[in-house]
Amino acid sequence: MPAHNEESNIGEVIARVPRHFDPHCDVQVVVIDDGSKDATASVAKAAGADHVVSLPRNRGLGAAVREGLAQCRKLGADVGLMIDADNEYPPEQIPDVVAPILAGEADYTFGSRFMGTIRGMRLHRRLGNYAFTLLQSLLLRRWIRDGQSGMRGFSREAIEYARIIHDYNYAQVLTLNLVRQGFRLKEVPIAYQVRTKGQSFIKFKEYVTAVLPAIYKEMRQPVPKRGAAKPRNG
Ligand SMILES: Nc1nc2c(ncn2[C@@H]2O[C@H](COP(=O)(O)OP(=O)(O)OP(=O)(O)O)[C@@H](O)[C@H]2O)c(=O)[nH]1
Ligand SMILES: [Mg+2]
Repeated sequence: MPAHNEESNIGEVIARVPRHFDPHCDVQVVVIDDGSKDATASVAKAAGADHVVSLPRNRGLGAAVREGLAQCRKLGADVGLMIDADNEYPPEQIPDVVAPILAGEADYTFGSRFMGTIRGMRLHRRLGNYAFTLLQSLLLRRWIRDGQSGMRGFSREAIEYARIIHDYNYAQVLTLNLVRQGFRLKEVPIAYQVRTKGQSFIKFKEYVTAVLPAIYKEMRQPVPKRGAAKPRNG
């Protein structure tokens, strides 16, 4: 869970994480507190987070998700799941989003808002989501429905080989990287509700000027073919 100044939201998100949905799964909550200036870390611990990694200064959402994946590797996780700490995505649907990975049908999953339900998303945000998702679909020559989802699942191989090329954000560059490596992507419908507390960090101009060059840079870098070529043993 990447979190920056989410003291008013993160406790509820952690409390809603299903811990016992599968007898074979030991669920652990890892919070990457990205230099928060509020009580995010202590609220997360009080709510039952198993690991809280506090970065000394704010580095950005891309860096925080990269660190989250590194923590998954360190903990030896078989499956990873990231979910925003702002209470917009449904922790109750974590089992749905990891199901295709547990079943060996996918390596990388999205909780897809546009295949599910959306409450409260403003028009300009919706259009921005469509535009950036269309761009990814064109670059990957495959249809994507929700390229900016803040709820994603990862297989062990995806955790191991994922590369996030910039610190500011992960949403598009991570998908371009994993799908180009041959990892199998699947989207799962989820119910999304825009935040009621705290602040969004997205500022349009800053977002576009950081994300577009990063997409270009990612696409320029060759990637080894891994996912599809690799035999799986269940
Ligand atoms: N690590 C890190 N996380 C951040 C930063 N800013 C926001 N976040 C977290 O990233 C998640 C998504 O942030 P939001 O600001 O809600 O961005 P968003 O969900 O893409 O956009 P909205 O549609 O406005 O909600 C939340 O869990 C935030 O706490 C940051 O600078 N660093
Ligand atoms: Mg959000």
